Amino acid sequence: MKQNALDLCKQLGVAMPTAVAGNAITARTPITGDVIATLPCASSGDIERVVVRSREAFLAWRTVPAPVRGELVRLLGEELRTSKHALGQLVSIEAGKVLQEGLGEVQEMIDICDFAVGLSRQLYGLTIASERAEHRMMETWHPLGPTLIISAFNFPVAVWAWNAALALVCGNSTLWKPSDKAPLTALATQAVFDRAVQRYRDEGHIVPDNLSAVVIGRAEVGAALVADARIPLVSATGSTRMGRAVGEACAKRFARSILELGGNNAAIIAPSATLEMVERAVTFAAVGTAGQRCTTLRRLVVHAGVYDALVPRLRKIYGKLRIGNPLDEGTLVGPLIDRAAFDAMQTALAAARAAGGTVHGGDRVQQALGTDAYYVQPAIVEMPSQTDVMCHETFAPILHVVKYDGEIEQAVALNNAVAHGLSSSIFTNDLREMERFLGAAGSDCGIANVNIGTSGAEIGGAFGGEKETGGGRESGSDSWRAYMRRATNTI
Ligand code: UN1
Repeated sequence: MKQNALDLCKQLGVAMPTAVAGNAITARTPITGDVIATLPCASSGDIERVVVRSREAFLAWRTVPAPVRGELVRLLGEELRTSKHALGQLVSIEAGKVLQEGLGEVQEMIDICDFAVGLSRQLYGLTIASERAEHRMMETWHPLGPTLIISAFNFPVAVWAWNAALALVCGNSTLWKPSDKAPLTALATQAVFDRAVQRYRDEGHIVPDNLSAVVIGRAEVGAALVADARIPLVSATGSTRMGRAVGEACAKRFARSILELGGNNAAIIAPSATLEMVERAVTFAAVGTAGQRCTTLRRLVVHAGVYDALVPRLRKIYGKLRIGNPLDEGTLVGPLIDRAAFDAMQTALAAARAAGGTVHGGDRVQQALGTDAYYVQPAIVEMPSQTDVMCHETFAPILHVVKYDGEIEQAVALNNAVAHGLSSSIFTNDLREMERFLGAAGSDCGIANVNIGTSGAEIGGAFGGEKETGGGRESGSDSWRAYMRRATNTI
């Protein structure tokens, strides 16, 4: 596995940095638990240098016309197409997700590049009727500055692309602090980006050095960057705890933040739901990426009238899930990222049992793949009611199930009764219920779906959520506005 990963890094053009003792992080694969490489953490001197260079890059890049900036992102999309298979495999190895998901993640990068290329010709501002005679008012959008992207291990490359593709066409430079659990895929993506820059130069365009830079390190490296007054925008994906620290540090210095934090996502199964559709969608949303997406389905709110028809069938499907090496064809569930994730899952299951829940599954399996590799049987937990343990996000494949027996409003209240507000779904064939769920008094989440699971959001829509999910929006629709500064002009 180690050699496979190193070969992929080489193939992708990574010049592997050599670590200095005492200030290093280890890149591992959760598939076997093996260490792949030891990488140097950025020192405070490195951070200073990288920020200075990023600011210089911004000053040059901001004056390049936006559609010409778009050409670089178009080339990035082409390079990603060429590297899709290798990068997708490396994502699988470093994050432990099944190969189809690794490849899918790179496809999302390609898709957002395509989106951003079009956007580079559509950074529209309004013209506004002035109340004064012979005056004209308008809004113009300008580049903002170096954009810091903090990404999580579970989508180690796609989230960078959602931010970077937009930031680059908007005229910003980017700095990337990847998760310390997924540094190799970041270095590989940077190598792909460097090839796009080379081709852009070969086409005769001028592009500054250091337009994109990766900064490897742990939380303290992220904190130093977040506190830096030369960085006007921080886009952070990760836990609510991390997001609160980032949000506070940004607020202190009036920097902007785009926060995409956890989710404790629910699906409501109404009496009229098509159960075959529910089974497939629920399973995919609850066990995909081994329950380690922020859009993972964690709570199922099932009407009493269909509970006995659905839950035993779900348990049967769970019993047949293929759990194992995510690179093997046919595997549906790969490993958890590390031991801490496994321990958190076991703690959550114990708490659910103590709260009167009946736990099906959840045990460790496939121990032969590595003593430090953590594969689990995804768990279904039947809860007597939505107790406190269900209201916390545990980043693991645990699907809590509760009954409701009243009207749709009761189910919506359960959906909304948690601190997070990322994704939500209703399965129903009743138009009135659907409209209630989607309406002003309905789901309070940033994503509200009908007859489709909570995960698998497309890049074309704005992605993010409310409450402790952080309120940020990334990716499609008009999310680009957060990456630019708006000037109102009266002439
Ligand atoms: C995340 O888990 O951080 O909706 C993002 C999805 C993905 C995004 C997940 N497109 O599953």
